[in-house]
Amino acid sequence: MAVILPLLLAVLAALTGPVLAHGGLANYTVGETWYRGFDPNSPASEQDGQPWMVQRRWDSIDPIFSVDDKYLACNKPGTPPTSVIPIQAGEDINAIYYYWLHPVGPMTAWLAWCGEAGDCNGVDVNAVEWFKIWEAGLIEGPNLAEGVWYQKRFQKWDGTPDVWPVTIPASLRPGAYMIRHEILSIHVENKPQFYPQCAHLNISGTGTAFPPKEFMKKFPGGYAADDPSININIYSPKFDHTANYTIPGGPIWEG
Ligand SMILES: *[C@@H]1O[C@H](CO)[C@@H](O)[C@H](O)[C@H]1NC(C)=O
Ligand SMILES: *[C@@H]1O[C@H](CO)[C@@H](O)[C@H](O)[C@H]1NC(C)=O
Ligand SMILES: *[C@@H]1O[C@H](CO)[C@@H](O)[C@H](O)[C@H]1NC(C)=O
Ligand SMILES: [Cu+2]
Repeated sequence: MAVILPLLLAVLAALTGPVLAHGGLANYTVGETWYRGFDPNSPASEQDGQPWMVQRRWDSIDPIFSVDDKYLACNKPGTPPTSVIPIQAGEDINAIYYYWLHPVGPMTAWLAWCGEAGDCNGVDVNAVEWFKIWEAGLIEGPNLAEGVWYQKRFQKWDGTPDVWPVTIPASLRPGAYMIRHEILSIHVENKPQFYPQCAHLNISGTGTAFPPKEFMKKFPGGYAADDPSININIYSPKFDHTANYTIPGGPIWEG
């Protein structure tokens, strides 16, 4: 089944186009260690409160369509997990997806510091300030509709999961943080689809750096509905001869 499922999904996707399939972030790895996230296809009652859970709960593989949706931060319902992922600043965290079908649009990763209390369970995901630490968009032309996006390159279709590596900035001061992975799919004209998931981290290290105010965004709030990179028709003739796409959400904090 592990090998057949992606092939089946690929066939279904080819037959029915982009409407059919959504998805999301299943698990995380740091080095050789696996951390388990929520699975919307399994009963929540078997997952809520489990000691291994590191991810905020998300009940559906469907996207969020509005930049004003409060679930843009950490999906719906976004209930906090029981556990945290320990990671050192400078290490990679890998986000593991079973499959990913949509080919176009940017992918971004964000962190939010949870405060002196050192615990992300009590924070309001809409009130915390997120800063972007990673992004990837259009990798090569010829244009927005036909070019190769990282979102496409990330897909494997060989029976193995799709892996998205992100490095925690080495200079970041340690503490309790949330990490937010977001895939924005823009294959439907002027109907962006957001796929966010959040996990809780305990970041260790000796760094002292923290991003200044200008990097901080709230969700919702961080994106404008009329942002030309979000409310976009990539099939418009005006994009036929350009591979210039600006990833929304402002600059990356490099640490
Ligand atoms: C995520 O972890 C669970 C539990 O170990 C496993 O059943 C599932 O196959 C994993 N998913 C992926 C995409 O690796
Ligand atoms: C976070 O990591 C630090 C240092 O490794 C440890 O002392 C602390 O207990 C951890 N906190 C949590 C909530 O896991
Ligand atoms: C790329 O697009 C941005 C805004 O989306 C614009 O400011 C910039 O001038 C464009 N660059 C080129 C080379 O067209
Ligand atoms: Cu979808």
